Amino acid sequence: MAAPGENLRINGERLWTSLEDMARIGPGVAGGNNRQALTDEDAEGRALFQSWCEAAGLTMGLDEMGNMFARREGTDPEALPVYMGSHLDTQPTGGKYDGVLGVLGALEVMRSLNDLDIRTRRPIVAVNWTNEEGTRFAPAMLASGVFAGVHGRDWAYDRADAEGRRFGDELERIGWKGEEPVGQRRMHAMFELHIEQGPILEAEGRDIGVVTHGQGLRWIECTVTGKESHTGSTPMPMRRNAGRGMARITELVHEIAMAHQPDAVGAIGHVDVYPNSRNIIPGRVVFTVDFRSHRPEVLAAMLEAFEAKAPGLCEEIGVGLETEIVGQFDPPAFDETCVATVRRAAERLGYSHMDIVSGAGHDACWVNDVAPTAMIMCPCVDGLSHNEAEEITRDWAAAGTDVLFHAVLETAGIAG
Ligand code: HGY
Ligand code: MN
Ligand code: MN
Repeated sequence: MAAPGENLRINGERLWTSLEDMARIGPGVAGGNNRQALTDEDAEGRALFQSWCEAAGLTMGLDEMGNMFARREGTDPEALPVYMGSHLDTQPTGGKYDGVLGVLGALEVMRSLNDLDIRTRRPIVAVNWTNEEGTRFAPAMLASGVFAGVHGRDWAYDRADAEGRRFGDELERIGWKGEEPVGQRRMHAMFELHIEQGPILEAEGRDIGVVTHGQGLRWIECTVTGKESHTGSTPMPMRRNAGRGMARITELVHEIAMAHQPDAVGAIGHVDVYPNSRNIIPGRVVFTVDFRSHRPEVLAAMLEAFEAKAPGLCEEIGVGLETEIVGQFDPPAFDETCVATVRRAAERLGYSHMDIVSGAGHDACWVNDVAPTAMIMCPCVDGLSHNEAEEITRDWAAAGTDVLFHAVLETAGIAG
């Protein structure tokens, strides 16, 4: 006997076409995307998303952080809406699906509700969160963090990119700074569909990841200071090479994460060397350490080990070290009711599924502070992400969006 609504499915072909159309904006150099936050390419992607939302009869709201909220009315306008969404901004060498699947999957749910002429009791809202990646403007999940009250709006406006351009000025420049006060919206619940960005679902042969928890994160910005001098004529004992400080800390970060396996990861992904000239010993190196774990005590232990050892490694070679935490959140546990709704939806639809912890950070991690939130994951090929070769299959995209559709429909309620 088919379960109620089991046959309700989204239009996978239309979803895939929209993903391909969006991927044409801000193309990378190797088949992926470079649509970084608050660039002209980001603005173009936003405009395309807005045009699709308007064509689907949705009403667009825009807040002071550029977060986009496309609303479909319910029969009870007073009921708190059900939200679903993710982010359209990408890494500089990003894939076509990280974040984008969650935003366009939400749009596909809206389009499918229209096709099926379904009225929900609660309004439903599709969201594009600004600057999830945090690659141009640290920290990651910046706008959802302001929405959740974690960061102040003006502090966020003052975040600057490598060229010193302010977030607030760039948001104004691309014309996507709204009037709506950020964070005033109240949500009944929020669901985020996202690719796993790891190898587990594919390796286990599962279509759906039911995300119960996320990893906590600490981003430590380090500045190692030595002395610029000639690489040819400066005797070795006289050198104060900031590059060696960065090398020693790179190895320390790896050792600390390995000492806490399997519940820890650590790496350095961003490095600026000054003056970055082939024949000048680096006088200053600025880089960001990225530690993560889903266990709070492991995250604390990694930080403690870093603080205990990193300064000495630099002192030994005559260079200075300054550190600053530029991004952090504790391991989130998602809302059990919403998580159970996701699991039930996967069951009803006949998709294989497993509970999973999210390795990456997501806007849902912050929204979880202010509203019942859960995530749905689909596999990605070889678990590869934050790489232009990121790939998913059409079936995985459709399965994830079907589960999003059912979870949102059940939570919003079908009007009689
Ligand atoms: O860093 C993260 O985990 C996310 O991709 N912004
Ligand atoms: Mn993402
Ligand atoms: Mn990402």
